[in-house]
Amino acid sequence: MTYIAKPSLHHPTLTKNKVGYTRRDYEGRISTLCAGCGHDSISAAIIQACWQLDIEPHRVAKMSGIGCSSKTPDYFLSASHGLNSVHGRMPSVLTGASLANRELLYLGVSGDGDSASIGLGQFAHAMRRGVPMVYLVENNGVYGLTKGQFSPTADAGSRSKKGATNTDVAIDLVSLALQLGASYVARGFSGDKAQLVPLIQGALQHGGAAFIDVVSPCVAFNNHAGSTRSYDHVREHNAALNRIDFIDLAEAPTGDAAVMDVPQADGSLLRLRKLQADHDPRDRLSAMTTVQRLQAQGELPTGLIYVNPEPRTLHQQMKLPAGALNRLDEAALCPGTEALARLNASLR
Ligand SMILES: Cc1ncc(C[n+]2csc(CCOP(=O)(O)OP(=O)(O)O)c2C)c(N)n1
Ligand code: SF4
Ligand SMILES: [Mg+2]
Repeated sequence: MTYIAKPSLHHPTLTKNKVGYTRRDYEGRISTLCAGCGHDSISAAIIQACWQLDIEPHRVAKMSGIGCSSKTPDYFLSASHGLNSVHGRMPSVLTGASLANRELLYLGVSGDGDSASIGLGQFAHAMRRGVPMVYLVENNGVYGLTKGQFSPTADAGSRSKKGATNTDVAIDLVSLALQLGASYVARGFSGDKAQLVPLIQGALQHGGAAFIDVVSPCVAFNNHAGSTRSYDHVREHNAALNRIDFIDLAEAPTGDAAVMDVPQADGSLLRLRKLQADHDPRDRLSAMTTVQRLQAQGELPTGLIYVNPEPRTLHQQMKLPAGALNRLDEAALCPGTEALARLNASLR
């Protein structure tokens, strides 16, 4: 279907957002994924999140690795910058781009194979260094593109479509992200757009290393009975911790005990409707415990798992100046003869 181009003409009455774009301006090419693939629902959620947040598409850089999931940036935000890199290498390519131009909003899209197999080291270091990005893994428990082998996130004991049982222990990317220091950690489900869109919006406004694990069933290879990544299994075991009623502008507290307001670094506010009374997403240790406890019971905790409203970023650690490096002028780039002489003397 790639030969079919989407019509570029829009109906003149389509609603525009505050920056003058219609929802269609945030779309990409026609998807070549299998009909019913969870990844397409995630692309739709990204489109909606960016449109509703009034993000100008040319302010976004979307990066990916290799896999069905990593193909998806072609299906949204066609007016954004983008690079489909090498298998597992999205984080380092994105880190380089972000260091060179911190003014763009970086969205890294990856798969469970891409991030938990070949790219595990890259994932770990992007999180621990606080690369300001949205790191979104479209997690189906298999290598979809190469025909459905178990990926490292497949649960031990889950069965493949052909009947083989996975004996290896699963890598849980949410637990890893929490341990590694990601400052925004969430899990969504491609079959629950109402939950997923605000999770993506919160991540886009976070300003630090924001990780979202999105369980995204592969209808071709991992949607059968015995799989723990099928639509049915996830619906039955989804333990939502909270719901974000995302609010763009700071508002007065509601006084409602079932609601928690978490301010973001950019001045916006995350308003959380608590669904599990004992979960406080501002407490990393308790978030880790909640995740482990629910997962040990065979449940899949979803929602905003952890947020640090004041994220520590790689750019702060490296003391980088504000703005893109290619716009630094000579005065900023050349410290002057005296400063150079002092520097040289200190090295002698
Ligand atoms: C260096 C390298 N090794 C192996 C491959 C083969 N390969 C392509 S995609 C893929 C796995 C994709 O799985 P995942 O990231 O989970 O994406 P999905 O297709 O499931 O969305 C593999 C192993 C490759 N392209 N490059
Ligand atoms: S093989 Fe699986 S992951 Fe790939 S497009 Fe088809 S359903 Fe989606
Ligand atoms: Mg996969």
